Amino acid sequence: MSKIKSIQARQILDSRGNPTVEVDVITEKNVCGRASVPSGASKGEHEAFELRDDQKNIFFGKGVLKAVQNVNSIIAPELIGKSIFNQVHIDKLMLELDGTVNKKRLGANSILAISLAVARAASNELKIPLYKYVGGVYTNVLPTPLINIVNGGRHSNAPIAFQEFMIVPVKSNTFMESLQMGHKVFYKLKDLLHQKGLSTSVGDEGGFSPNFDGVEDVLDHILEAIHMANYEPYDQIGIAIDCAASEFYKDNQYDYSKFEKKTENSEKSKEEHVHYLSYLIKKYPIISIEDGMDQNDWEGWKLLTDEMGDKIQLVGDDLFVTQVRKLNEGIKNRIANSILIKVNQAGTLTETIETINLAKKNKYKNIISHRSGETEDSFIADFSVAFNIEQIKTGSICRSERISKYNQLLRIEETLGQYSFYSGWNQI
Ligand code: 2PG
Ligand code: MG
Repeated sequence: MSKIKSIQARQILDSRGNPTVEVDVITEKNVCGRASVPSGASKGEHEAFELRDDQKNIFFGKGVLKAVQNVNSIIAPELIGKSIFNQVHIDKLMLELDGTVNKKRLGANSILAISLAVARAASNELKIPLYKYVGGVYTNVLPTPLINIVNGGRHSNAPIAFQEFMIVPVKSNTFMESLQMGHKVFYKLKDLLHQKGLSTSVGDEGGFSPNFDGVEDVLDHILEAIHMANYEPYDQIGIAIDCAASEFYKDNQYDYSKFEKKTENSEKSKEEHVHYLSYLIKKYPIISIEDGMDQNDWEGWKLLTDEMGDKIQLVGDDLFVTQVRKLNEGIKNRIANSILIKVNQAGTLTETIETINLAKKNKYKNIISHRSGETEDSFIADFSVAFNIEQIKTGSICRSERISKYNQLLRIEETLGQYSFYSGWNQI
């Protein structure tokens, strides 16, 4: 049994250049486990609290020195001397120390950084891969990637209401092959945009963000790129979207003109919005819709689930915020059929795992996810394998903070060799 000797937090920068927390946990044997936390732009109202300094003249208020201080002066003294193998106990101790429902006192960013770093220190100490330490010996599933290709909403200034458009290689034999398929479509889309004189610059998650003429224009271009890459839509490449609908919902209306040019159809009632999504899934090879409705519009979610919950994957992100409490409500009301899993929405590894297990038990699909603000930390790659999770959403096929997760999955696929299992896409 090895104990925690010291814990050191620091402020580093994420992929948008905004401050975030990094923590080193050092064991008695001088083994180090390091982890950093990601940060969202389109945050769910009910996710765990991210503590920022709010000093307007420093990093526009986004500094995290208070969170760093909380680690070094409040949490660390309580954890020094504890066994690094007692993850659950450590996580629970931090929850007690915080004492609030959403980690408002100490900040989820300080708590999570420690939680992840403890797991990494433990795996380093045992000299076994992180995914094996967290998941055990029967971990061998490589996830299907939902590869971001166009960024709209809050993730770019492209005039597109929906936040993310992703391609899903539904038929491939290995994780490497799925990336190669995604790469081909991504670069065919780049060629297409270039030919049309449209911008090929990318948004926060590495997807293109040109001046498209709304949602259907995006989907038409993606479809064309799939054809240009010689793939069959649906059979080989499907499309997943994240509407991030909470971002354009106000006064009972889904108002697309918050991001797009205003038209007579911009403002949609919940029924009209569901109807439009239903029309889109008939017209395009869409196999998954995330946050189709606003996070508090349970009535709208019910309409959406009744309409298409038996046809495609309906993912709750802002809706469930990786929390048992919220997912339980969804299960009870038969809302959505899948959940996005983000470690920083929950705030500790232990709580994240509780949510994953609840979803599994109730046949909701789990999708491990990055945030739009990421670091080079590839924890979620190991995490997806640890729980044999079938899907991962970790951005586009460019930008190092996204690629670091893909690269770690490639390493894991190589290490597992013939024992790796690529699950592929399993339709609802
Ligand atoms: C989402 C995420 C990640 P953000 O909405 O699913 O893609 O975005 O991290 O900005 O909340
Ligand atoms: Mg989302």
